[in-house]
Amino acid sequence: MSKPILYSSWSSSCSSRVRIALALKKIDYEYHAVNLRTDEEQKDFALNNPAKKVPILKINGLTLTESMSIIEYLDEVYPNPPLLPKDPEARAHARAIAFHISSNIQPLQNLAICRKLEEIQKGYGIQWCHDVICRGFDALEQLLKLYSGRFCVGDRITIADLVLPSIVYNATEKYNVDMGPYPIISRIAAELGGIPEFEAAHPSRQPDAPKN
Ligand SMILES: N[C@@H](CCC(=O)N[C@@H](CS)C(=O)NCC(=O)O)C(=O)O
Repeated sequence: MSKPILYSSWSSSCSSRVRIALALKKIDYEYHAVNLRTDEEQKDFALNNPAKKVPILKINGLTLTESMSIIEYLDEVYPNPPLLPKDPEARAHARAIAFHISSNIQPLQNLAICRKLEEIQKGYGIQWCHDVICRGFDALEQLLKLYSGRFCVGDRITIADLVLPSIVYNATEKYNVDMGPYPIISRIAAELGGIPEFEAAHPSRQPDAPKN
């Protein structure tokens, strides 16, 4: 079976989740960089994903799209280490946090939305993304107060932890969000940032990241 190929973009938060999952599962893969700003590249990866979005993972003869679905596939086929808790209650909390970020926050602050709003009024796109993240983080901080331990849900890494770092990266590196009101989010993001598999998935560590 040939090596898996990940279609990814260095700054893509959805790609970053899958990069972390692959690293935790110790799955070696080929990195295919997609420039989200170039039409030609869009055509290339559109062949694999009608939605024209990354990530796309080619693995075991399959072409998989949608980051959360890819992560669940990887967890089922490569069960170690598990990313979904065995306990149904903890599993529900882990999924709730993951989906809060991946459905309630990320899609409302993505590049396409930001660009469209910037076209309508300069500065509006950035402000919108900033505000969406703050509203989402207000709720996330409360969820983490209830469920977190060392990580998002208890003391083991779950699917929720795969989704957290990239939204914190967007908040701090792209939209200048003040993290003062979010001490639990900040603590867990810092904790995850020190784990080698998470470090390796960081935008700055990707082959297509800008050099300076
Ligand atoms: N729900 C999808 C969202 C994928 C997505 O929005 N990807 C972004 C990068 S994070 C993208 O490819 N954007 C290109 C575009 O929208 O033109 C997933 O989780 O995989």
